[in-house]
Amino acid sequence: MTLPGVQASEGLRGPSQGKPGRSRLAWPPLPRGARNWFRWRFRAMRALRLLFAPCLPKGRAAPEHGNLPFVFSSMAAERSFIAIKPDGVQRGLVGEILGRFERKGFKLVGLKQLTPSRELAESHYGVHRERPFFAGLVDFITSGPVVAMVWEGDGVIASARKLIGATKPLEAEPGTIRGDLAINIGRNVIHGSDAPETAEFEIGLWFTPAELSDWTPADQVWRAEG
Ligand code: IDP
Ligand code: MG
Repeated sequence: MTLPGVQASEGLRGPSQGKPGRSRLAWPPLPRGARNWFRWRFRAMRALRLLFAPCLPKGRAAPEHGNLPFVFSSMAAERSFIAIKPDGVQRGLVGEILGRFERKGFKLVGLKQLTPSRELAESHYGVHRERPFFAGLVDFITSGPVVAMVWEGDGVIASARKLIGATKPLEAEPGTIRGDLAINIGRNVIHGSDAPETAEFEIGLWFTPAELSDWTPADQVWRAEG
């Protein structure tokens, strides 16, 4: 197995020299001098990557991002804000719910337990401010500890919504969190961001950047193709 960050991805390896065992990529019509310049540039970059791979910050040269320079490598990662509501915490469902996201293969990058202030709860559910259930919802979400989380992975926002299930637990499919663990819309145990913009807003609302860890699971090569 190759070390994370060391394995060269085909797309960035540069055109092959036509040697046995190497895949051939056709050269565009370039003058010979330009071709040689590109060849040596690819070789120099590869050598530098191999040399400095052990020094790169952990979690930056993640294999899921191929061999991109580390400044770009974490840009592609999608994140979602997930919260276990007070009913889920009170009913001892934290391990069960967390485990479902872990087993799916997503990466936990933020986790804390807190009883939200009214201000935080009202901002979080601001889009529902005019709805008749708003006051009750804020009372409920501030009534006890909430487990706030940030999960990361390709497609995590939409996938988490599938894992969570429909808002009304009686309409949620069996196998989903709400379908398996809840019966009432006002006690539906979990929240999940519904779009990239809401994910960004909610993560910034509940977490400071310092509370989020950028890391690479040791088994990342077994989770996603590099
Ligand atoms: P979501 O949690 O599936 O995204 P939203 O429509 O965004 O669903 O509603 C936010 C939360 O507000 C729900 O999870 C639920 O706790 C609560 N809620 C939504 N509709 C009702 C309702 O009709 N009665 C009581 N609570 C509701
Ligand atoms: Mg919602």
